[in-house]
Amino acid sequence: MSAQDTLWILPGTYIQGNDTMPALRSEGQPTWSGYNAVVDRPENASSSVVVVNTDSVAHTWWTNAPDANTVDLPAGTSTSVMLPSLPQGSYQYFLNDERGKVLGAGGLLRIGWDTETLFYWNLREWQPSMMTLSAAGESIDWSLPYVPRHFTINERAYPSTGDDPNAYVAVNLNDTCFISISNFGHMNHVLHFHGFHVDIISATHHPERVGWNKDTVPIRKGESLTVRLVAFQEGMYPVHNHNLIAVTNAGFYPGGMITTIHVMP
Ligand SMILES: [Cu+2]
Repeated sequence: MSAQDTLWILPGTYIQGNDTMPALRSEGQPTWSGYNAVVDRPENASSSVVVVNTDSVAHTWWTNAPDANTVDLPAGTSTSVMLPSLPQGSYQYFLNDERGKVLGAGGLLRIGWDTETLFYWNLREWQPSMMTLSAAGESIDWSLPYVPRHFTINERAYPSTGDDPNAYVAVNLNDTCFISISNFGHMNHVLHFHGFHVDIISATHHPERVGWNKDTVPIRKGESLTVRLVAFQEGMYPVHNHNLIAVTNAGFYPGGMITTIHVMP
């Protein structure tokens, strides 16, 4: 597992369908790719990560791990951020300021995984008009209707989720894999698995759900969880958001938050 020791906060342009959006990402290299980086760390050990804020404004770093500290990231500077000692599980790091949240910088923080077969799903929605306002320095009126046009897993909408080896779950028969899922959006989501029930291994907002075995998994705004999938049968099985608006691209079905579990013989 590669240890990400530096993250770059990068402004750039995000294109989905006919929409071109100003965006921010937290990437693992200093050049824009459009994809937020995952940070992997061992369990029960504190560590740090250097965050280089290349944006023109200051941001604030935060995570949904217990006892997280807010860290200021002044514009144009590098800041060393401490990561606390945590038990095995899935968490998220993000920019806890409106511009950072609306423009979409933040990724999974995976703790304590080593040689397991791992996948991750960074869930977000995108409303281009809101992003344009935020990029222009305006504040968002959250009392207005929220009508995202795009719904993504790892910044990709179906069918492009099939091009992402972290979103598309390709495993061999009888493999066991773990999927880290995190909701970075502004609404709650619920994923429905065809063909399999998954075991909930960790959940930041619902620890009482650890040990549940379900084919439908709700993920609240800001929540991260880990599920275990045992690939006991061959074939191709969809996983999709159970909210039908979230399986569209700019209003057209099918799209959005759909991916596939592909179990090979
Ligand atoms: Cu279904």
